[in-house]
Amino acid sequence: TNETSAGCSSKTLRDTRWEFPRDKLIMEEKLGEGEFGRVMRAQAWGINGHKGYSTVAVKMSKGNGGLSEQQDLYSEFNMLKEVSHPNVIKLLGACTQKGGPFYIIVEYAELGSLRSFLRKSRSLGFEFSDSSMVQVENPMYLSDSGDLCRRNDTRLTKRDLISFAWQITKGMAYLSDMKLIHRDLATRNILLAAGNVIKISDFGLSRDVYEGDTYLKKTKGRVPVKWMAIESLEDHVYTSKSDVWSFGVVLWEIVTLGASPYPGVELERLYNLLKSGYRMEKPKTCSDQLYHIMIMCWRENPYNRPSFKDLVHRFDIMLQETA
Ligand code: ACK
Repeated sequence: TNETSAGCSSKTLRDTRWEFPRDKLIMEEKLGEGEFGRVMRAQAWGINGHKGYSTVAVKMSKGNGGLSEQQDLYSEFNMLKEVSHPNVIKLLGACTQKGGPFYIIVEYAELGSLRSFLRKSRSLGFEFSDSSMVQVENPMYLSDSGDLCRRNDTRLTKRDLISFAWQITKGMAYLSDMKLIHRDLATRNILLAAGNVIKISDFGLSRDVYEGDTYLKKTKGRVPVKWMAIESLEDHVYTSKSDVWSFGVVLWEIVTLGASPYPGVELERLYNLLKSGYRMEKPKTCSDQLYHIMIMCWRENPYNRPSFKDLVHRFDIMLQETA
């Protein structure tokens, strides 16, 4: 059938290509937890052709999460099997067999989510001006836990921020070529690996494109309202162009070093506000060039928005200019 169900089929459960033995997995600390379920850091013995232990991330549902959460996880597993790109999180294995819960094992991104990374970089004492970030004199600062720390090498420059945007558009251009729609693109769902490498993650809500170009959401699940395109809010229509809208919000998050979009705007009011033509204003720290890209991503008519391929090209040029 044409139905792209969450993929909770027997085929999924019997897929042995990715099967990893539970007893070769040692759980360590909890990395995060939320609506989505739980993510643990773990050591996996001999995974992905590596000798000895490798650090991995294990995603699981919280048990009390109910069917839709479980389905999101299966759906994510099925999507991840199909993809391979340096800026998309890599699937390493799964535990699907009896004797324990369903686990997805993915590569570990040691710098965490882009959102938390951007927010942490705020405390590093850089003044963020329109064209550059200027280091503040004192190299020491007080961490959240009260330790006196030396400012580390997480010096974010304008070039770093453009590189994040560029890498995200490259990963997204790949996904849209694969006819995959992410549907939940946000800095909380983008991870950062060593060397500031972007890894697009959290495919729980993503779906294959079918019947032309559009996914029509049938049931009401969780919805990331402030990242959603106007047509997704209106008609539950999702395309790569609605992912482009979300990317515009991601760009806003990057430029504001992880601020929450539409501050003070209630979710219930957002649709009418957007429909009346309102868009977020240019953040103080944002160049005209970057703001212009956001505004293009937020055009009401999806066809008038740039494609991810267009965006890759634009950031390519900006990176060369900021070299
Ligand atoms: O910012 P964080 O530490 O990085 O908090 C979130 C949390 O789990 C919920 O998503 C972290 N996380 C998720 N997936 C991974 C991964 N593959 N590698 C490292 N951290 C991860 C994320």
